This record gives sequence, C-alpha cells and structure tokens, in this order.
Amino acid sequence: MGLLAAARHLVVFTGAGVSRESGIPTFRDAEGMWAKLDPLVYATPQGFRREPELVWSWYQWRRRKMGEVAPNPAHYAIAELERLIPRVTVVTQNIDGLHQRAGSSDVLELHGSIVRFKCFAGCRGDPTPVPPPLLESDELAHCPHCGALVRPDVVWFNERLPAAVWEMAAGVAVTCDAMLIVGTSGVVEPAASLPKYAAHQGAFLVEVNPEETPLTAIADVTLYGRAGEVLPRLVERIRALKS
Ligand code: BV8
Repeated sequence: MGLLAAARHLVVFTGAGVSRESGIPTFRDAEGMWAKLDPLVYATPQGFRREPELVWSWYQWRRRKMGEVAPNPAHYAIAELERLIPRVTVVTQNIDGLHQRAGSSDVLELHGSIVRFKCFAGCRGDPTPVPPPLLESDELAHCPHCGALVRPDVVWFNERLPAAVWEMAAGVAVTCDAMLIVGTSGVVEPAASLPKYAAHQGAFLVEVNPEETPLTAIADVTLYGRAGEVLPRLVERIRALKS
C-alpha cells in the first residue's frame, strides 16, 4: 500500500457496490435491480418514451430511497483520503450523491444525478426544476418551456455521457499515479475503460470488491471484501505509513 500512500494524485473510481452497505441495491448482483427489471425498459430513452409513467415512478422511488439512506463507512473513508493524499478525484458511476454527502469535494458523476432533472426534448441545456408537489407525487412533470416530459438527469443506455464530465474523467485517468477501484462490475462502457487508461500509463491500481471482476486482471492488488469494511482499514494503513 506504500504506492497508494505515496500517490500525489489518487483517482477513486466507484460503482454501485460502494453504496451497497448504505442499503442501495446494486444492478448485477444476484439481488440486484437488473435481476428483477429489464434495463432496456427502465434505463433507456426508448423505454421512457414507451412507458413514461413506469420509468418515472421507478426513478421517483429510487430518489426517495436515496434520500432516506446515508453514506456508509466506505464513503467516509474515501472522503478521509483527501486529508492524507494531496489530490483525490472521485469518479463515480453512481447517481445517489452519497460521496458528496460524506464530504468528498471533487466528485465527477459520469452517469448523472438522480436529484437533477432535465427536459426530455432537450429544449434547453440547463436542469429543469420540478415543483415540490410533483416531486412528492408520481405524476409526470412537464417542461415549463416547451411542455415536453421531464426526465431524470441520468445517462441511460445508448446515451452519451456528459462530454465535459467524460473529458475530465479521462483526463485524470491518464494522469493520476494511483487508482482505487471500488464496487464496480467493470462491464459498463465507456466508464469501465477508465481503469484501463490508468493502467496503460503506469498508475498503481487497487481494486476493492467481494468478487473477481474483469478489472481484477489489470489491478496490481485486489482486496477481496466489502467496501465498508476494507476501506476504513485501508485508510488506517495509509495514515500509519504517512505518520
Ligand atoms: C454509450 C443509469 C454510446 C443511471 C446506467 C456491448 C459491449 C460493450 C458496450 C456496449 C455493448 N452494447 C452497448 C454498449 C454500451 C453500453 C454498455 O456498456 N452496455 C454494457 C452493459 C454491455 N453503454 C452505454 O450505453 C453508455 N453509453 O455507450 O453511448 C453512444 C455514442 C455516441 C452516441 C450515442 C451513444 C451509457 C452507460 C450508462 C448506462 N446507465 N445507469 C442509473 O439509473 O443508475 S448503467 C448502471 O451500470 C449504473 O450507472 C451503474 O453504476 C453502472 C455500472 O454498474 P456497477 O456500478 O458496476 O454496478 P453492478 O451492479 O454492475 O456491480 C456492483 C459491483 O459491486 C459488483 O462487482 C459487486 O461484486 C460489488 N459489490 C457488491 N457489494 C459490495 C460490492 N463491492 C464493494 N462492497 C460491497 N459491499
């Protein structure tokens, strides 16, 4: 872990597994969301166009659930790293906002945020506010400017990632000297390529996951276990090395 402790710029790349111990289900685990729901219906623009009420109510349910949960020790450990390593950038595939709530100050949300909304017709670039009464109901909301449906400001399948966010994420992946990969199955592109960019330029890669993933082959070290248990111990080892 000496190479992690000596890093000048650490990127922490996270997926749904980092929020699992906050009570948010993952996608591809046995009890994950895609085990019960078809991502083509619930996480594509075509699905929203075909079944707006179904998709909107699912995201409303997820947003309320994410509002009821709290960051877990993994999120806090990642935020603590900012006190030990000169520069830490969190690059997350998650939309739950838990890294920010735990105190991480530099977070790139590759797949958007569940608490932001936008016009489905894309009539303007800025987020679309949803009036509080509609936030509490499952009634569909409409864009105040053009009347089109309002959708969650998340990246669905076959949608581009936000260009500016992707540029920044790829930029830190190719320049960091270490990457900590936490709680991702490493199958969703282009996000899953970021660890490959980091490995290609010689960064030191540490993976934290209870299971092996396609990224295990390129990790220098894999710590098998749950993020909420492994990360606090990792932070203590880094703190000891630096004291
Ligand atoms: C795009 C929406 C192009 C937000 C999500 C064939 C091959 C390769 C790629 C493709 C292909 N066909 C199509 C594609 C592209 C597609 C893709 O990658 N598909 C994959 C699935 C095959 N990608 C896209 O469509 C992307 N866009 O490519 O656009 C384009 C170009 C030009 C013009 C137009 C378009 C968009 C991808 C984003 C999709 N949106 N979600 C939401 O509702 O949340 S994806 C979804 O997967 C989430 O964002 C999630 O974050 C992401 C990745 O999943 P993980 O976070 O890794 O979660 P998962 O459940 O998979 O794994 C959890 C892990 O945690 C496991 O490893 C588990 O062991 C571990 N774990 C469990 N408990 C713990 C733990 N770890 C630690 N501690 C624990 N306690």
